[in-house]
Amino acid sequence: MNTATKVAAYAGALAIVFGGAWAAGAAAGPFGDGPSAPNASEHGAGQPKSAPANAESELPPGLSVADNGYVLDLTQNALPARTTQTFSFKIARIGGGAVTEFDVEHEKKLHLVLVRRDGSGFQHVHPEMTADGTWSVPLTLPAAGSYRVFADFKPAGGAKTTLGADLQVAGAYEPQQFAEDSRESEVDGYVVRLTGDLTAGAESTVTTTVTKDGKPVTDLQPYLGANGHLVALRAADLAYLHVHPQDGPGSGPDVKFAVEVPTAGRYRLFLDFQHEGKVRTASFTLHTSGAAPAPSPTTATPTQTDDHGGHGG
Ligand SMILES: [Cu+2]
Repeated sequence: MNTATKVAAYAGALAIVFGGAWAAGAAAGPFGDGPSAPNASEHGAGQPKSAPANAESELPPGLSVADNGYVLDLTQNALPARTTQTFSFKIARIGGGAVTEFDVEHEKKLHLVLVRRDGSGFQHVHPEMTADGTWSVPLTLPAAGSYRVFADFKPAGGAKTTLGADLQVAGAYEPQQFAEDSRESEVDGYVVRLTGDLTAGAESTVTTTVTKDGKPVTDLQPYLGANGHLVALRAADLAYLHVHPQDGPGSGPDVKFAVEVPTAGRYRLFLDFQHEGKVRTASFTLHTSGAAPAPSPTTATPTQTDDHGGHGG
């Protein structure tokens, strides 16, 4: 299967799994009765119906250190500022040992994203794993503050999972304020513009356009299986949204993504793009606009458990 097909298959599977999960959660209400419980066979059908309202299908990913039966175990929860240090962690089964088998997604077995709690200082790196399941990556955090670390992965035979944990960098800092909407980002002489609107409760398409010296960049290089890689975070709590590329590797200047925006509010979006051998990150701030579509009972069909063909596409 070629990469474009894989990406398309992956995107389709995500849309089915998560679209269904959200729709089912919305229709079933906070206590999960009704025809939902799409993951019942995977997570124990014997759980009482009065399970906590924060059932995993109702919250966007990245808000918890443990989810889907896995936990993110950081070796250290603080790093010094402006010093390169090895940052390491494990993904473990809750109550069990480290996970060592992962499926490749977007060309990597694990994506590590860091951002300061104020939405600044974004980094997206790819740690290396040793045989015992310890992931390590050299990190340099340029400024003090409280950071959120996201590990985005899919254990072999498990569900796609994003776990989040906090990481502190000692020192005084001034929280950065971001404009309500900021659709243009300048980085290293590139100007990246973002078009499209985010609509609460719906999947939205956004398009980023990369220019340099006023001209469209038409020789973007593939990065992580597409023309670029987008991470979208809800500003208020850094929920990590589902994003998938709408097109396979091409050459630019336009790169399209589908973003699932659960609620109204402000979002931070980060685009990694590669040109002339170097990956750069453009960042945007966007407030949702437009009306959320009314919940439709016809969309609340329970999804099957993770049966989209397993791994690797
Ligand atoms: Cu990555």
